[in-house]
Amino acid sequence: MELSAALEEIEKAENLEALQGVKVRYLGRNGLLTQAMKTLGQLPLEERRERGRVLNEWKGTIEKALEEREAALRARALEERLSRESVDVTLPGYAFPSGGLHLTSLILGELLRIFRRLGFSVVEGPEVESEYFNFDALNMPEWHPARDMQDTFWVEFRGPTPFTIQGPFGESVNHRGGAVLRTHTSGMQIRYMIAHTPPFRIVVPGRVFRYEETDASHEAMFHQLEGLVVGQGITMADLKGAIEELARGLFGKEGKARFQPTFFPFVEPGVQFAMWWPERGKWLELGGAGMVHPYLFRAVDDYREERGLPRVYEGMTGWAFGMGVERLAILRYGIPDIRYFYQNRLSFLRQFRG
Ligand code: YSA
Repeated sequence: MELSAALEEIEKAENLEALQGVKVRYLGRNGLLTQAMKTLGQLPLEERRERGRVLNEWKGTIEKALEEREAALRARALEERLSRESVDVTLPGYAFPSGGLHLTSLILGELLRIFRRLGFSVVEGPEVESEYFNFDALNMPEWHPARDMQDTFWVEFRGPTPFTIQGPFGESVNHRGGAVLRTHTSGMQIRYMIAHTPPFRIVVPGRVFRYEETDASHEAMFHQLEGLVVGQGITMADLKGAIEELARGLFGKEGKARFQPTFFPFVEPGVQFAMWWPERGKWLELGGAGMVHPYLFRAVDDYREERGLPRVYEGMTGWAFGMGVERLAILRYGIPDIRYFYQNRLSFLRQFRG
């Protein structure tokens, strides 16, 4: 027999049973080592002594190796058992339902990030608005047919406390026509211009309201994002550049914008714009825009003059846009019905958690 073979077999034994087999094979009554020892008597004295010493040494080595291997196998078996039989004493915790941002807020957040990067300030305005800021000052007098394009919720104040709609300086503007739930965010163009001296660039996110039958693409309450840039020498090219930048911000390097002529009383010329959506290979109509109509600058300067402020809009030019926020989300995510937005359906809203 060979010691190295014995040691190798011991090392290879993968469990206690196999190890016991190796032990019997070498040290058992008929084991290889036992047999070798039995043959010692047949050897001449000198050789017997030497061989006896070697075999005894091997025996000691084999016994030690067996012991060590047994200890290792037992430790491993214990570990395996512990991990198999371990008891999980922890209870699952209570899952607190966590809210998320609404899809509209997510899209608005994305839009505002893009415009902030372009140097725009974000401002907000009132939802109950004076007829004057919502329509008249935007070149839509009472008789103007364009008013029909935006079916309006008119607001009547009844009750003991008189209600005041405040102008940009906190002054009452109740004498400037009735009150409406704003039909668009464009009224903020007037409010902001009255209180500020150009140049400036702003965006105005906000809720708007229209007295419309709802259907898959129309809600009575939705959101718009308005943009306004005023200064000296501002041109239509700047408008195109900004809308194209927005397209790239939303749809990546290949995003681009398309403009088609249209009419809004508060711009001249007026356009509607669409953005190219590379992923789907189609144009998305998003909103209206154009160069600020000189009528607006005059109305704003008149308002300022009435309050003893200097006229500051002569010689200025500017551009503005207004886009539907839900519309952008609908087109981008292929949402089949705008009414899903505000029905508080969690199964819908959870798909867009921020
Ligand atoms: C145009 C020129 C400017 O210089 C500035 C702004 C504008 C936009 C203008 N104030 C306006 O409101 N135009 S709009 O009536 O065509 O609405 C703009 C966008 O709002 C539409 O393109 C659409 O995306 C969305 N919208 C309109 N009615 C809606 C609606 N979204 C949901 N439900 C409705 N009922």
